[in-house]
Amino acid sequence: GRTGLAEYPGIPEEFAAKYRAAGYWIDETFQDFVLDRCDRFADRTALVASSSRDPETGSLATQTWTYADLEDEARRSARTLLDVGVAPGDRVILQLPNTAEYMAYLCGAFLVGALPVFALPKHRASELGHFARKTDAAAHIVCQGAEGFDYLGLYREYADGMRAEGLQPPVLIEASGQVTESEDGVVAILDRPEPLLDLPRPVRNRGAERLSENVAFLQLSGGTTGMSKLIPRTHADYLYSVRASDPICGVDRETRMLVVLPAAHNFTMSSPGILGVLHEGGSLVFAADPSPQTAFSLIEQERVTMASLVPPLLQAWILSAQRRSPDLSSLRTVQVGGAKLAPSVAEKVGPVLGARLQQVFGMAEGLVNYTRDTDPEELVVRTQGVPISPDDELLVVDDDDRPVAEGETGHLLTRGPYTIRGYYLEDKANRFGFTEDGYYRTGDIVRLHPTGHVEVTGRSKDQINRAGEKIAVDEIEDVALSADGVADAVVVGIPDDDLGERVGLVVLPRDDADFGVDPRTWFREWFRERGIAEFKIPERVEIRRDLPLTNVGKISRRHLRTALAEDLAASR
Ligand code: J2J
Repeated sequence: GRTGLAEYPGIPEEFAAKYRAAGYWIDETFQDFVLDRCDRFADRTALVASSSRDPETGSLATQTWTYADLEDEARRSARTLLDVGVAPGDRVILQLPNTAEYMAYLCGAFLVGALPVFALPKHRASELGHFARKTDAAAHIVCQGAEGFDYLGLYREYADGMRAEGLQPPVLIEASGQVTESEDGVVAILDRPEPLLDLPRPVRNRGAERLSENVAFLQLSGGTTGMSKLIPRTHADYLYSVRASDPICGVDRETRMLVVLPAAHNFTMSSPGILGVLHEGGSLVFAADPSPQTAFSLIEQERVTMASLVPPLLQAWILSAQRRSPDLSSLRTVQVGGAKLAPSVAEKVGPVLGARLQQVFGMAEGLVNYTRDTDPEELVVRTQGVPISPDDELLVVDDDDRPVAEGETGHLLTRGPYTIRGYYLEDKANRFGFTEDGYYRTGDIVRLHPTGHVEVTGRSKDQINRAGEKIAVDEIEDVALSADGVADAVVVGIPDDDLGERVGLVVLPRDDADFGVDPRTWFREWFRERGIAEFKIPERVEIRRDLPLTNVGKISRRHLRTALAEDLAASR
């Protein structure tokens, strides 16, 4: 059988007691949350999900769920989960695009007390196999054919691999009901299940004081070494960050939030995101695709008041709005986060989109900062805001963990009421990722303004930030190194006007190497065959016979990466 949730490094009791006493951690689980809000806001609109565009009128077809509908659909999904053998405490990989089914299964998993693992639709067999093994997942939920992709094929690929190793793969659930034949491990939902009325009794994790201090789900980290690490967030810590975010971001009952970024992202889920809207009884508007045209149509059609974007998407919106002057009169707030926003772009939000800009600097590990409504324009444009909680602790330190002088730049360390003290089942990595005092090493280089505002000035972690998607340099180097003709490989982030950064790969070939006429294509195939998500695949590949071998330690490797990044950027 599957084991329950293994022990993880929770927040020490002396801190936990403080966070309870301050009213941050309350005794509410996600099961309570779903049931309470769906009941309290029953007749209000929870969700408008858009799909195809009508070719004649140009308007977008939509599907609307009230909060009562959401509860009904969540209870049906909950029954499906139980029917396929998911038990409270089990992990379920949720890999759905921004659709109504995403909400049904998210809330369904919460109702049965299963822990969602927030995969992205763009992840492939390599990533899914890793999540399934690492979490011993009981189920994997997909929507066959979404974005033209064969998710059943993806499932078979990694599930066969697991069986060959003597492991039991998760059961596959096809959420849209399109798959009507059941094969080995693939569950088709032939009949729409009846809503589940008797919810299973939740189980308490070892070491958890209250049910709300259980781990509620596993969010993904961008990662710096190897595969994405999993982030165990508790009901109490996460719901605190959501509840406290709403007033800071002006989310209330009247909020109509456009969801364009992938729903599973931590930003989209919680800052204040999907959960912040459900908390208040507002409405979510799910975009069928991230194009400015679709977004603008939905803003007009659904009177959207708020949207959350990454900087490259904001740039696309600004360009498109300057050309088409859409009716954005309902739009009040545009949140931008996930990567550094250039002040020159930030300045255009007001004039071009007619909305207030809010910068968001957050991380799935916890800490989230927002610029505030009351901040002077200068700080909104140039900084990434101040933390949610008065009890978020921020330290800016030098390479030896000593605090830098006021206003100087340094490494950002943080701990607080909703920041993890360790990743899920990563004892070794946790020793480097956290200080002895339990501070998380963010890997971000920042400067604190006298007002307390954080300005992100750089990054020390071995990670590439491509349009807000994080890519661990090591993971990509390892896959490149596994190719026969590769003596060494260095992955670098190449600065890019459109995406912030792109992935570059520099290869030292073996003497007998043959990467064909176009190494970039050769490596693209290599990465694709290994089941690596497309956004991580190097977009630029250089073969260098003068590359020094780098297996001499981390420091020189980091220098080499920096030098090569500058080199590649200069020779664009
Ligand atoms: C510079 N870098 C930023 C910003 C994140 C809200 C918003 C974003 C995320 C997120 C999130 C940045 N300026 N405004 O989880 O709840 C970079 C930093 C950070 C890393 C975290 C949320 N906003 N970053 O992006 O876990 O390097 O979370 O450490 O994906 O993104 O990435 P992630």
